[in-house]
Amino acid sequence: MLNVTPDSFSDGGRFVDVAAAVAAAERMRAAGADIIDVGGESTRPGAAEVSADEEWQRVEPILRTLLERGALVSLDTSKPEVMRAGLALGAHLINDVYALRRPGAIEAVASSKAAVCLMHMQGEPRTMQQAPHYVDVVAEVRDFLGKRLQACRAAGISDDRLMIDPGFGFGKTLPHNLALLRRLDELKTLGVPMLVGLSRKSMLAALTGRPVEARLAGSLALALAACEGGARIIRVHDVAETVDALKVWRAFRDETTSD
Ligand code: 7PJ
Repeated sequence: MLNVTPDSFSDGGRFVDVAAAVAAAERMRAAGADIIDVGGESTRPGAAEVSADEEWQRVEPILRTLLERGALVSLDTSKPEVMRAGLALGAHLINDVYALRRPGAIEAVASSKAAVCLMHMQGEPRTMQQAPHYVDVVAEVRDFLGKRLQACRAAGISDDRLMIDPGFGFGKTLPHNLALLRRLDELKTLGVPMLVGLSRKSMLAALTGRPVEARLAGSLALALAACEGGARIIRVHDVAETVDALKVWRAFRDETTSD
């Protein structure tokens, strides 16, 4: 996953360093990432919004270069204008933390051939961690994702283009995140592949006390737990390490593996 906000690949000023961002993406591909998720707006708790123009200027050169090099590229955006521009360039997947709820977003994806990841979020990034509340977090996330799937199907997006994501950390406390992880298999019944993002997230600060740069071991443990629960696509920062962990997990899970 490639964050192209100026605080990540900055040249020291307010612009994103395209060469550095592309090089980072190429390292991820070489390490075994199947999909590169490119995003120009931070969705972290408390993050400010950026304009569609600014967001597109950040992602366009990176998206274009990665597509030219044959990468499978996901565009992380909630804005219909940015979706349309990215899809016109050939983006393969839209990753939307708002699950296509913005006006015009469903239509933008429906008029393309691309896939979409529908993520659950309670509230919005700026305020979502202030007071998350659920009666039954798993039932509510499942219900929300089921309704978003129906809206997409009604707009003509077929199931082979759809995936879901419970949205770990997006308007969720530690107990909410743990309940979702424990009961992830209940989301499998929605019938489309599940993507999860747990890498380096703040639930690991609560569980291990580690700062963001020291959460690899915790991230690997969460990735394996999610795979055990039925996740099919894992959004990570540390590609090589996660690929190794998944190779080991697959070997003991898969009865047909021979020595
Ligand atoms: C996620 C995401 C996630 C999807 C972020 C971070 C926060 N997109 N974008 N799922 N998380 N689909 O990476 O810590 O969990 S940004």
